[in-house]
Amino acid sequence: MPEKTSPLEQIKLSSRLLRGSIDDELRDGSDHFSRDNVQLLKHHGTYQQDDRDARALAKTQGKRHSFLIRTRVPGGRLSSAQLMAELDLCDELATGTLRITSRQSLQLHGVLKTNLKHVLKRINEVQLTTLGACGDVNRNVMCCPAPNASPVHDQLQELAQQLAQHFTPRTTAYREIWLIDPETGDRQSVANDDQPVEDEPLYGRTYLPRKFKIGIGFPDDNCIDIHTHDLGLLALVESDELVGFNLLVGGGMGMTPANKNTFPALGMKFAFVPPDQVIDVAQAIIEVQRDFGNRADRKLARMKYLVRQMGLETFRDKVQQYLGRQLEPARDIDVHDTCDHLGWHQQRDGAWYYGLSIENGRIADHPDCQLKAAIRAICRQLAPGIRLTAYQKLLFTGIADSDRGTLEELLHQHQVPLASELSVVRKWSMACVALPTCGLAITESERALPGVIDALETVLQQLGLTQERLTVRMTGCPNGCVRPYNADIGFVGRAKGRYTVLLGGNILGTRLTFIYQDRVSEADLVPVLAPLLAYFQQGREANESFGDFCSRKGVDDLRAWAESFQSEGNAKDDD
Ligand code: SRM
Ligand code: SF4
Repeated sequence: MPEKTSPLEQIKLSSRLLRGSIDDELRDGSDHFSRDNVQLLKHHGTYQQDDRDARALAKTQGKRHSFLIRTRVPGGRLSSAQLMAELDLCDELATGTLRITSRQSLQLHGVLKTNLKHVLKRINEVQLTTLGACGDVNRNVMCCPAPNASPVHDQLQELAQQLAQHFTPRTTAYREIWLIDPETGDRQSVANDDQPVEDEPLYGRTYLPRKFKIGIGFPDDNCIDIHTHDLGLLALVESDELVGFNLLVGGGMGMTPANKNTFPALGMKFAFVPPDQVIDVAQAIIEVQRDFGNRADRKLARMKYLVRQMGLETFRDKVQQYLGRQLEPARDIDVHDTCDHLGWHQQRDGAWYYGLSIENGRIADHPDCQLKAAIRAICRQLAPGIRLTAYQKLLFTGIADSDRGTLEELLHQHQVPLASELSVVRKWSMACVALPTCGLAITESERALPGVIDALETVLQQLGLTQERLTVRMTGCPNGCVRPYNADIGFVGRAKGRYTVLLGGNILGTRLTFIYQDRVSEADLVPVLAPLLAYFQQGREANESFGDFCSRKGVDDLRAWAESFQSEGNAKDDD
């Protein structure tokens, strides 16, 4: 390890492969863990949080701690039974809602420390895991979720599973702490200070400098936002055969406005790799990040900074050195379309899948829409396969033609709108969790975006723009958890109740946004956009999207237009 490292490096190093004293603290009677264990727990798939709505009370009564539990779901693929198990857990031991994340995973919130072990055990009992869902390791591997769409789709889904498996931490701490029953289990195998711990062949004792993310996508369907991952695998398909992958390296969204050395970045073309070499090359890339990534400053520890600091050529040399062979240059393939996978789609086996739009991924029951009950009813009656999308939506797969009516009927019975009944802008929108659970949130996000979309729908309706494919993504802080920095419109929490408005990205995710206006109140978000949408309606070129239009015009022109629009409006008011 370099001489000066961040405190977390020391915590990992002395943790005996992620054990720390988690097991002891689990039984200490308090509702929370100590600081070091909180960090280690992330690698086990859980974050210690407190209810931020209740912080006023906390001043007198102390914080109410609870836990977020993230189940990783490679490629977003799971069964009805597994989804039902998570729904049962959310009802019995969490907040009564289940959250689909922007990386095709599932999250429970509000789990009490006393129930942590039980919940993790039950998740594992249905062959799911939270190991590797968080922490300084490879995170959930994303992949286009379209089921049975082509043999290559299935191959990529398989690859997602293989990569996830290959890069899962090898420590047995997870099994020892969470899965062995203290009454009946083999407590001998729980390591203590006197026992040697097993090896972690890839990660070593300090794991990676930071989280690492892999996504697998298609040029004609970039639904997983391939440019935002540390490592993107873009499939080259010829005559229905998988030829290989263009590897993109160094994507990532997080930034800290006060730290000018941080920035969101898109992945860069790196090399072309045949299918049978992908795992080896991915491993060499991870090893280079492991050995050269910044371990002193966690704000600069993602691989995007290493790639740019080394330069792409030097980075490639290093990877080739670790790999022991040369890499082929990247091929001339790029992303050119995307799909939301919503509504009905036929699979190649003749069955159908239905993409259900779930606003911001929150599966909950409300008096006017019993979404959770509808999903339960569909799982019970039709036992479909399940896929989660990178847009926090859910696909029911393998539906027989004769069952399509039943599925729609069940949605109707529970007042769940069909995808075709929702506006285009709502279907393409996403918000991160933010308040009340996220400890880093500065503003609302999930609770604010639906209202903002209501207002935006009205403006789009007035301008005749309801069919425009627009990505609108809101986050409660600049960490960028729903990838706002490459969307058509990004709203990023910046100060209490105030957002940065970002424009100029695109639905393909191939271009970064620019800051249009900073510190805009929630109520002003749509009024700020309205003149620009009117400008777009009048001045767009054929087939030009809003993001492309904003990018073509540039920030100064857009601001000048908005100003003249404003003064015209004021003059009319004076009349
Ligand atoms: Fe994220 C931290 C939620 C996808 C960038 N993210 C967090 C934490 C754990 C806050 C914390 O550290 O205490 C949030 C928990 C909130 C809660 O209460 O649930 C959180 N991130 C999420 C989820 C649930 C957002 C959502 O609403 O869907 C997503 C879970 C993904 C998953 O299943 O694995 C989620 N986070 C992302 C993405 C998008 C992606 O991966 O495609 C990003 C941007 C891409 C990237 O990584 O660059 C992202 N999250 C961050 C960052 C900034 C990292 C950085 O490089 O600077 C943080 C803060 C950190 O790591 O220090 C963060
Ligand atoms: Fe929390 Fe910020 Fe991520 Fe939203 S973007 S979930 S507020 S860390």
